[in-house]
Amino acid sequence: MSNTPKFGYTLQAKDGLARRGEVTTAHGTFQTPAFMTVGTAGTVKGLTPDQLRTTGAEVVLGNTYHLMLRPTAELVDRHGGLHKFMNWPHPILTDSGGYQVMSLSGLRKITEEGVKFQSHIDGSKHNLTPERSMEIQHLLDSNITMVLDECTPYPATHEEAAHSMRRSMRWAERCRKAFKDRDGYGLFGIVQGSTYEDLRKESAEALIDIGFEGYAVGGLAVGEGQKVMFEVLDHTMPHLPEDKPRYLMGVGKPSDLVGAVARGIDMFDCVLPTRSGRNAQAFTRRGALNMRNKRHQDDHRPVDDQCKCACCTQFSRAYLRHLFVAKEMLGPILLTIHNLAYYQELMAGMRDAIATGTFEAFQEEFYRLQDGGDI
Ligand code: PRF
Ligand code: ZN
Repeated sequence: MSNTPKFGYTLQAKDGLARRGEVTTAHGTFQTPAFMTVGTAGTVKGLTPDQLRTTGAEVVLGNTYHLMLRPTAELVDRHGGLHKFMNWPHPILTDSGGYQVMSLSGLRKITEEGVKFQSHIDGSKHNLTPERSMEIQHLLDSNITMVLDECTPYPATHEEAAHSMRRSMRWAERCRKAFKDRDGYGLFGIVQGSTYEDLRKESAEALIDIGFEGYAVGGLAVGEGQKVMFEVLDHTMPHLPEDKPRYLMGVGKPSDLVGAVARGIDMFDCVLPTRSGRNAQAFTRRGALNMRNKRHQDDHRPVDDQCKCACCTQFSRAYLRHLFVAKEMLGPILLTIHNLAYYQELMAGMRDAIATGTFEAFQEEFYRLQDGGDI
């Protein structure tokens, strides 16, 4: 008898289409709607796991593409898996590699078999198939494995989108066969189909036929804009099962998260809070700030006076501006902590609002503050 819990999703409350729930894995649970912090190369850039935990993070995303190239999945496995290697004992989701191959690698070629590409690090040649992506994610010991897919470039004709989506569905079936079922671990399918309603429906139905522990919506946030993205969610979500988690990949800005939760999404990941934090952009309840701006030079207030993070409770805007102007490494570290704490606070606020049936009022207050002018 093993004590490992089964992988699963519990729906705890609904308010309109918005859902509050919990995902259980072999490495603990996380609350949804959840924002997953991006830890591409086995690290959330600039932060120790203890610092990351203080932001409220419960689950981290790692990347097959980066880790297979450096330090390699086999090396991570020799060190006991990614949780142990990076000292993050909590849930980990890994992306499958297809999306990063297309956005980062040099020469690449997609065939029915998989993706052949050259490393962006040393030009070495690799072959990523659905089976190899599953093997790598097993070696990493990822709690949530993503199927290998092709993120259809935007814009695409109906014919291009159909061809690309149907190949992703055949790959999804090969991933399901290659995935080793274990208690506390799950495999998620990824809906593609660009902006076409009929293709999104066909894709969702094909994945449900195969059967997954969760369903992601891919192929969005690729230049279509928020209005079109929300329209795609409006016609895709009704085809996804209620009793499984739904994950919107690579999204997004604070207003994207609020609008997608309102449409029934449970999980997100995005580099925005971490990448823009390293680049002096601070997210706040009242909008975004550039901490390099001269107007902060004598401002003794914290970045956000309501924020309880290690940055806002200890340091002024003036000090942060100084750190960024002087290119001190503490600047990116502090602003990464703040931005992540802001994102987690936003998610916690949405979870509370759903639980108490006040999500609509929460949304109105969110937009009122964001559009409020001077910060
Ligand atoms: N597929 C995968 N990862 C992704 C995406 C996708 O479509 C996106 C979409 N923007 C982000 N990350 N596998
Ligand atoms: Zn803060």
